[in-house]
Amino acid sequence: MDAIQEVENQLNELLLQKFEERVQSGDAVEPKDWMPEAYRKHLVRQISQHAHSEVIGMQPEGNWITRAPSLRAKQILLAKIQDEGGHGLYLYSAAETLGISRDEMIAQLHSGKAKYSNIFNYPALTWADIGAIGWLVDGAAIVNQVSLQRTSYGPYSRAMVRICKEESFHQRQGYEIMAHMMRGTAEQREMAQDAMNRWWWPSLMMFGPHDSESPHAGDAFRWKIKRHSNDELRQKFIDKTVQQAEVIGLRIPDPDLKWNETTGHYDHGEINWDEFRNVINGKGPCNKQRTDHHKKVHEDGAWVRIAAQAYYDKRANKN
Ligand code: FAQ
Repeated sequence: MDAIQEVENQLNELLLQKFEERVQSGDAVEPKDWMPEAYRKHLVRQISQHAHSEVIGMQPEGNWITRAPSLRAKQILLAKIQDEGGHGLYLYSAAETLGISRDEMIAQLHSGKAKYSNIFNYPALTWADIGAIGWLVDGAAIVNQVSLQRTSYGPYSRAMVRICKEESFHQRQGYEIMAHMMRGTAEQREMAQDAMNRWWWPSLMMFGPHDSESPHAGDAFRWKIKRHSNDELRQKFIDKTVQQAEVIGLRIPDPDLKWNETTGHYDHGEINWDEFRNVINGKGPCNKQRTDHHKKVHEDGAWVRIAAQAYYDKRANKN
């Protein structure tokens, strides 16, 4: 090793040490700060996947806009879906501060290199599914995102604060739909229970694999990207959702679910991890439909991006 290389290595070690001290003291990391390459890559992976989830997540609900049962329900659903698009935009912007362009992120989504949440590869079959998505899917997303409000990367944590405020409205609109249907006819109650049965387990999968099977957990905790583990957050979601289900008379589709006096939490049955792995590796019921649709609308919208760029360039030349 030559002398220059040795000095460079020593400098990097010093920078890493300073970086870790800062993160441990609770300081936020900002885009222009020095950061280890692995930290940057970890965040690009997580934030871009998060952004893709928000945008792909518009599809199952978008499918119901024209069939919403009332004007009020339609307005609320439209606003919710628009919020999800906005969340995607904040998150793409947060990821761009780490040196990746939106085009690269979209290309990774289209090639299958970047993932998005397992949950959006299931179909929304009835209006009750819109209730279940808002209540369970947004409910699970909030539990995770409240924890991420204190993540170490400044732009990501600030995006989370705003997103959480909107997600809590989404969770309530979903719960309202379910509560309404549970006060309705026998058929409506059956429809709500059927949606619960289909969305419960995939919602638990949203928190990711068990802690012992989570390869990114080590770095995520070391650098305070994650503040709580996948299993901790999943348990938190179960504990609060079981009670909400009881209030409106919905049954949790898990025969092993029971209150544990000793731990102060609900014990639950095992998740079907084969299903999870299949879904996140492209073999879920709607993976192809979701990505094909995204590719098509991305292509159809090319003229908007070209026009916006031309407008921007013209203004930039004038100034
Ligand atoms: N789906 O080592 P870990 C929403 C992958 S937003 C797909 O535990 P990590 C709003 C993981 O990427 C929902 N893949 O990974 C809305 C990794 O694979 P890789 C999205 C998953 O990052 C509502 C491998 O498994 N929220 O719903 C999933 O430490 C309604 C190993 O896993 C976020 O993205 C999964 N569920 O922990 C919108 C929150 N879980 O990358 C519309 C931010 C794991 O090596 C309508 N993300 N994998 O190929 C996170 O907190 C984390 O990334 C976790 C995973 C907790 C998801």
